[in-house]
Amino acid sequence: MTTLTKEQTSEFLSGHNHFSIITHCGPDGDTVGSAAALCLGLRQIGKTAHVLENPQVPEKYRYLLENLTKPDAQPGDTIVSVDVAAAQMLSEASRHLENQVDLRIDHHGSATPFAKYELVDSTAAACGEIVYDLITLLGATLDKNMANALYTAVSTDTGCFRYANTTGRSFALAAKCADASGDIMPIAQELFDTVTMGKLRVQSWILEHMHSLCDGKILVCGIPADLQEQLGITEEDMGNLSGFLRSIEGVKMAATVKQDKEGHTGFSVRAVPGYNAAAVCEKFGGGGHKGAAGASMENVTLDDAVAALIAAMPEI
Ligand SMILES: [Mn+2]
Repeated sequence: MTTLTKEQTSEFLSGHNHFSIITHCGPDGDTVGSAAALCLGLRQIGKTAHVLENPQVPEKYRYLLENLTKPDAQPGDTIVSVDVAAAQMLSEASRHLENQVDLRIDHHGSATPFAKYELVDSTAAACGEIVYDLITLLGATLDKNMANALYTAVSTDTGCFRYANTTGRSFALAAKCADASGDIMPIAQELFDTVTMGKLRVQSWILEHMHSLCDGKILVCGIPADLQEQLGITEEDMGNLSGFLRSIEGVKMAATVKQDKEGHTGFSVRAVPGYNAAAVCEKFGGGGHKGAAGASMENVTLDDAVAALIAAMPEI
């Protein structure tokens, strides 16, 4: 594996003509947006480029790949991965190419290299920030479709410019996307201001079944194994429920206790600054960060697990 600078990567891309771009499994806005923008940039300077089909791409990102995809790489294609930290993170559809990846473009600081060459910039909040620099070095100009792809990439990986990874560079890229007629407001509305009925159903269930401690400063809720079926909702609707509890006004610490069908019980604890989620989880052999941590318990009923977690919470 050889590490390249941005300039060397631009020369590498200039020196090849046929590209297959691959994304990661569980594709998010960054991998899809980065792949689409790189493909469009390479095409604009006269290269043949495609993004390899990834059936897992969520509906909301699919339009970004319109007219850009093909089913598989052809012999002689230069294979480039975007936003992929390790070979086992490659999309299922491109996993067979894991030993043939020529270039890995990524922003994950901890990674398991698998490509011949790599350009990794862990100071970038999104892989899209690196792709933008490359497109510019290649002499391509940001158009509306690239702007939509890159705005999607950088806004999703920064939680709409709110996460701690957000930098001036993230905002600067967003500004370039706005200047290039990117659909800023419709994209932001779809990605950050839209909630599914399923998510609202589970949130309302939680509000009725949670335990409120210390005058509502701590909220804990047990999630039975069959809740998803009971409410008829998707896996995605069940995501980040402890974050939802933490977002309620006045809450300092929040947790969900989620049981799966095998009886395995997982804790997900969230805390606002000044409180320590990891300290609670460490009592159960788990860990994480002050703001977000996890732990698990085996061979315990859901009620007993909830009681154990409540007992482990600090007095605040
Ligand atoms: Mn990313």
